[in-house]
Amino acid sequence: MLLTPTLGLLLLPFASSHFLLNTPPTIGFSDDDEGVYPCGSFDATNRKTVTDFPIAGIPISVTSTHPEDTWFFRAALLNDTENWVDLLPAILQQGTGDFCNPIVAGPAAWEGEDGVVQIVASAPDGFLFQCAAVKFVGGAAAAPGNCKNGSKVTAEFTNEKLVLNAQVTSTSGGSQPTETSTKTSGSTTQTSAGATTTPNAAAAREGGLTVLGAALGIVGLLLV
Ligand SMILES: *[C@@H]1O[C@H](CO)[C@@H](O)[C@H](O)[C@H]1NC(C)=O
Ligand SMILES: *[C@@H]1O[C@H](CO)[C@@H](O)[C@H](O)[C@H]1NC(C)=O
Ligand SMILES: [Cu+2]
Repeated sequence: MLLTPTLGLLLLPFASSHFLLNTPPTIGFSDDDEGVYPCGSFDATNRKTVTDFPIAGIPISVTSTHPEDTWFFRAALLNDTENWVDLLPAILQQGTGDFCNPIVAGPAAWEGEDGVVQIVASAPDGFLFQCAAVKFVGGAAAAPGNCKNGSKVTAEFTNEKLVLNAQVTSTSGGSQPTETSTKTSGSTTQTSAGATTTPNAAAAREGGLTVLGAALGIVGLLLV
């Protein structure tokens, strides 16, 4: 029993997070509820920390714990947080770690407006969401700061489209979009089942490959 807390601590890095939003600062992060549209269970209109978003561009930095994610960087006006517009085409990231796009431009027509940035990950364990409160401003692009890509990370644009169920428009107080909640319940189950299962697909895939490797090894021996 004495072992349990230590074990818990050791597992903590793996247990914490599907993905982290490093910058702009997130409205909130909950590992268990990151699958809840539109902001991972946090209020899209929260204005506690508001970041200036020069239309000319800001860095957007995320850290993924998945072997693969497709990112959708979107934004909405504060008075209309059901109408998300794409800031960039979808981005397919492969490899676990930091991914940062140094200059993501804002919609030119929104200069001077209050807004919300939404980061959506289409991950092996479902759709995941985090948001940032922003104000669209003029002027030069924001400095890249600590914007870096992990050494194992590669990324490229894809033509994938984000398709969430039409019910998305009525989620503020109630039901979730079918597709999202289906996939979300999968990740929630994994998370609540115990820290060890949280890294999800990575472990599952490697496990599968190991079994496959063993099977091939046996076949190989038989053939010799
Ligand atoms: C939100 O604000 C913008 C800009 O101020 C305005 O053009 C738009 O009509 C507003 N939308 C809603 C739904 O109130
Ligand atoms: C990270 O990789 C993407 C895709 O290759 C690239 O567009 C971006 O500039 C890179 N970020 C940094 C900080 O180099
Ligand atoms: Cu995950």
